[in-house]
Amino acid sequence: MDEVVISRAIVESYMKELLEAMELDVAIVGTGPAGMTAAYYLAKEKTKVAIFERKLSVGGGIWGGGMMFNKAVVQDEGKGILDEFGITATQYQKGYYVVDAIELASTLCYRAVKAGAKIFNLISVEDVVIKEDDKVSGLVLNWSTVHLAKLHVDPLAIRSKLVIDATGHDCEICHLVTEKVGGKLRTATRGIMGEKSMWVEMGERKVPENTREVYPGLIVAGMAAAAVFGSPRMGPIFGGMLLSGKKAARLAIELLRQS
Ligand code: 48H
Repeated sequence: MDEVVISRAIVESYMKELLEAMELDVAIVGTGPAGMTAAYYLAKEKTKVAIFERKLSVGGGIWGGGMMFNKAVVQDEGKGILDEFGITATQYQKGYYVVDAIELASTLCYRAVKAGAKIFNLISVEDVVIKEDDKVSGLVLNWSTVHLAKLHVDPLAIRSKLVIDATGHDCEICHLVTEKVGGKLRTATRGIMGEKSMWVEMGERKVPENTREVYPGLIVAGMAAAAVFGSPRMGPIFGGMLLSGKKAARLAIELLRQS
């Protein structure tokens, strides 16, 4: 066995995949439940899709369940997606299913990757590409370690026909579009409305509803949709996130067909 063969195998195969990801149909930011569900449904339809994730681990806010009790709840509406992924759901009482957070995170990731989505972890999206057509047409990437070490290192960029902001509570891509570009979002205030305090019923209803193209070329999904459209948080219930990811994929496929 040879050290250099092992090193070459890693570097060459990673570079090949990164080069391949420089022209995408859909680039997703964030591997939380919304991002990974969207990636799965997009890849299943043979869309060229990759997710960029800042952290070492994928799964966003899934792992800790509710207050570090690593279980999550999914309601009736999300049960079909759990079944499609093959995730065990135990009925707690009528309409409420309990899922193991570890099984949820790992299975969403496994099924997205197996369907053909590429996940790049340890990469942060620090900006978007927007040209004269005022459309989000790519992402600006840097190693997360560059940010952590506060190094002054310029980023690289990829092109994508569509971007999905699945960055959770911080809705980072929408912030970039409004703050750096002065872009007007398709919300009631034309800006980021801000997440509201907890109201499970309303929060869960609004997340899939607010999963939309919020700016040309930019779809918002998951908790980012709640933050952008000003709907309530819902705590550790994940049906809305899964439904939002599925809707984001459907929307992206429709938009790709139209273009
Ligand atoms: C690369 C980035 C960047 C960036 C962020 O928070 P998430 O799990 O997101 P969702 O929307 O799929 O799920 C939300 C859910 O986990 C949750 O928090 C709920 C239901 N809360 C309810 C409540 O009441 O609190 O994942 C987002 C992912 C994370 O892994 C981030 O690291 C990643 O996005 N991310 N990756 N570049 N600029 N910003």
